[in-house]
Amino acid sequence: MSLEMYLDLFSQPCRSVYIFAKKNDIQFDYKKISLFEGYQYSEEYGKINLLRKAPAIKDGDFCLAESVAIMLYLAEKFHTPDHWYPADLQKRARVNEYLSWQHSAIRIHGSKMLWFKLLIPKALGVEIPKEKIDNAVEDLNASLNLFEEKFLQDRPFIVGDQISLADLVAIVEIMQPVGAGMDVFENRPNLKAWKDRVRAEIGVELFDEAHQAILYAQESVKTMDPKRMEHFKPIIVRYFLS
Ligand SMILES: N[C@@H](CCC(=O)N[C@@H](CS)C(=O)NCC(=O)O)C(=O)O
Repeated sequence: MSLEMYLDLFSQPCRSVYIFAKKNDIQFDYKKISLFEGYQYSEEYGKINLLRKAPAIKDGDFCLAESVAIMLYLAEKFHTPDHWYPADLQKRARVNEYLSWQHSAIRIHGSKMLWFKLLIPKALGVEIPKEKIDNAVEDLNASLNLFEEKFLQDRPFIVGDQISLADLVAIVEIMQPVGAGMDVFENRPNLKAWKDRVRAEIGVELFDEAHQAILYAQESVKTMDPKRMEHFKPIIVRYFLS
């Protein structure tokens, strides 16, 4: 039975699942979807993931949503190397600590930059007021400071000498504002050195392939038809502009 993965690599959690599967030689049927075109709202996708978010997988009859749950499922099913999700009690707790924290911190603040700088101006034809952008930059910097001071410290990776799911989930989120043109690594030599280590550990080719869409976002958004983003307007207004 084939393992299907519904992914749009513009999305951070989709990139982590994609990289994790590829890096661990997990065979899957890549269902490339477009969130901008609203595939998540289709009847077909509703049967895969009623949460209407990506990523999602279908393994035989079993459908699963949520990137972290998906990667843990894959790790257990395919017995991936221990370092991704260490059996050691305290190392595993460190991974869990990061995975629990990031949703409401780096993830929110990093993706806001992409919406404010690229996607909202395109979808709604309005520029975000400078004060709002400045506040978002401040929030992102506060999260990055916490990432460096609490989670990374002077270690090569979050739990120590080896890469784990925590580093993978962190890097895909931290690359999102980079796609919006913000150099988050400027004046952050430790963060930059960590990113280079994570990229090397994943494999430069795989890392760059997975991030190609987001790093090309400034260009691709220029030619994007705003009508294709029509379904996002109410969400944008509710979550970002009210
Ligand atoms: N907690 C979820 C987040 C999934 C999520 O928010 N995905 C976004 C893309 S990054 C999405 O599908 N957005 C489409 C929409 O909201 O319509 C996970 O880690 O999988």
